Amino acid sequence: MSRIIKIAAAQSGPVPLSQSREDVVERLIEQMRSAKSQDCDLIVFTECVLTAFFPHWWIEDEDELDSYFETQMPSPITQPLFDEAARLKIGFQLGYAELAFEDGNKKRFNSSVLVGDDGQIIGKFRKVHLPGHRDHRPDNPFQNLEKRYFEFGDLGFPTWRAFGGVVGMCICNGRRWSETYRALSLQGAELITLGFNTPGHHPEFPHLDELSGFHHLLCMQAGAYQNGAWVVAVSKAGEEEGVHQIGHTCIIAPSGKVVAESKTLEDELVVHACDLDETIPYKEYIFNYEKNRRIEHYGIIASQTSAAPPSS
Ligand code: CDV
Repeated sequence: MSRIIKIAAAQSGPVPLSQSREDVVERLIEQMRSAKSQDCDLIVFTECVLTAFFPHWWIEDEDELDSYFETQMPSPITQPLFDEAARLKIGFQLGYAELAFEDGNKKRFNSSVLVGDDGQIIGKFRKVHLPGHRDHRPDNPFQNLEKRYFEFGDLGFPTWRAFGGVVGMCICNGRRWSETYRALSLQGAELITLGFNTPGHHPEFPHLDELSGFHHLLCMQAGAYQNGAWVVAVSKAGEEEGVHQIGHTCIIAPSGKVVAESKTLEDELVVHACDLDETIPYKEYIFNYEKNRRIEHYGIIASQTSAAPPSS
């Protein structure tokens, strides 16, 4: 069986507040058809891809907030995407805002589903690392209200056997945390896929602005290499309702090298044939968990590093 998965990282340009879900789904279907015409096995869409990234705005009205969320996946509006995937025989990943009713409670998550080439859901991830704040900061040019609008994901970091390999997901801010990659790679992840909405401006720490692209790549290149996994990262890019978001949709090999990257801030496919066997030198040689590391010694290292430094 082939160990090569041809992947399309489907960058989205801005989604205006005035654009309907139906129109966005049509945009995604067009990208899916284009990916299939390039023989892709999997197309990865971004975080909360169906709407403008609403955590950038203060929303007080509960009904208005709910209008950004999906109560079903698939729903009558998103079903055409699932149908088209099954017709074309291509898998996909879709990021969306999820409104769930669990144990009699209403819960909101920032989620993504992995869907097989039969149009059936393989698995779901709920964003674990939520950036931003809960309070209104009207002096900032835009808000970052994920902590207000979402609950922390409660599904952990699962992996699935899919597309001939082991696949795991994270979402946006999760890519900056080393534990994300390690939690996934400890469960065998050979391919880690994610969508992101990353503004190019940090209202409270503007000196970070010029480092946005650098930090974005730094964490994922290290994560790919240190965990022997392919990383596919997909942006919502460009000027969305006054918020500029970085592009840099990219595919990173287990060597840590960026092998394909977007050139625009619009809808754009970044395609690469990812050979899962390229994970082998990293998983079996450089970072062989079983042979090269001894977690029972980590306690000793921790106590050594937390001790006071030598006096001379
Ligand atoms: N959607 C995100 O998680 N965005 C964050 C921003 C706010 C820093 C990110 O880590 O890219």
